[in-house]
Amino acid sequence: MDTEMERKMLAEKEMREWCVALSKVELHAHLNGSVRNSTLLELAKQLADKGHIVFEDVKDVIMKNGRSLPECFKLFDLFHILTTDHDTVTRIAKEVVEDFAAENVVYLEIRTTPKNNEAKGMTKRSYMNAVIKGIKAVEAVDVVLFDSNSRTNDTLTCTPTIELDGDTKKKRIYIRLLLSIDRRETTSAALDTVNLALEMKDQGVIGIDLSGNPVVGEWETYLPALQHAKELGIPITIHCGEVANRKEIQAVLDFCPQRLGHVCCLNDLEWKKLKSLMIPVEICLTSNVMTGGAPSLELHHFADLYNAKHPLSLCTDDSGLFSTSLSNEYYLVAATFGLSKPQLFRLAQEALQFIFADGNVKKSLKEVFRHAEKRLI
Ligand code: 6MZ
Repeated sequence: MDTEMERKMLAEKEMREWCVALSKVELHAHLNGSVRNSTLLELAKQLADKGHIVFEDVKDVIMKNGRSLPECFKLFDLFHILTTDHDTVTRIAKEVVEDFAAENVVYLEIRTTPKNNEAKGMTKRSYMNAVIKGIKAVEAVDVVLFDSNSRTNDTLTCTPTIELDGDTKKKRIYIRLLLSIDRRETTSAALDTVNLALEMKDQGVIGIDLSGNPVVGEWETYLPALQHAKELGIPITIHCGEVANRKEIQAVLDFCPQRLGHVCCLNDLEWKKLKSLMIPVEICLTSNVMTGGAPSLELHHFADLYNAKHPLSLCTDDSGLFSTSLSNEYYLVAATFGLSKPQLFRLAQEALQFIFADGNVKKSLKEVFRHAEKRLI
């Protein structure tokens, strides 16, 4: 190998390691899209042993690289068959938190669609209880899930978290939950989800998301539930412009939620409006390129928004489905758009401004970043 190539490989390795070490904030991660492939394969094997599926068929689908948008939603239906019983939901929630914590994510908003599944005796509430059970079962890191005014013992202490360079204290991760309304749902089911979010606000549930197959459903169906959430003061994030649905993009911008996901297929007027509204955007590079929302990494709208100083945050979307990680998304920004380490650090730090958690959490996390800066820059 020539020395130039060797030098490049070393530089890439060093940058990748730095991106892992960087303290990060994840604002757009779907629980069932973030499941480890190894777990999906294990669950598929168990179902195959019971004769419910053919393992080899499912294995090929799980391990396939590169997925179109319609393929993703077919796959989610498969994932839900594999994961939707209480114990499995608990297991995947635990593993997903462990995986993000291992990437030095210090604040994580996990979003998931509460599911009714009569055959499994599952209600939206019991599904969420199973998710919370999994999060609380994490031992490898110190998990902070509840608000400071919660009555439980696992409350946020407001003590600033100091970066732990190899000392005996555990790393800490702050977690909040967003309840997703699936675009396949009825108005009444969407309202149930918003009411559940209100009911569970002392248990780490902090916001509402609208997601699901973007070619399914009508904006008018979810609007009453989103309006209800707004009236209740529950923060909202909406998947916007994954496909070029002009009427809906306009309606979403008019609704003006606290954050938007993706914003791929906006026309010039819509870009202008987004920028004037300054709605923070959850950027999902790998996801958008794989599903065709962006033509390539180089042509991804990240560059335009970043250069315009538009509020944004790098996110994974579905780290399992797209074989990515938040560290990898930061690395891709460095490798594709040439951002320096200080610029990447600011990007990670500025995402703090857009979290849905309260001021106490922000204060603690600012301390985390203050210490991280000394270590990383
Ligand atoms: C829109 C998406 C998505 O809720 O079962 N979801 N919705 N666009 C995307 N981009 C690729 N990725 C995931 O996690 C899986 C669900 O999240 C939504 C879909 O509704 C999917 O069924 P949960 O934990």
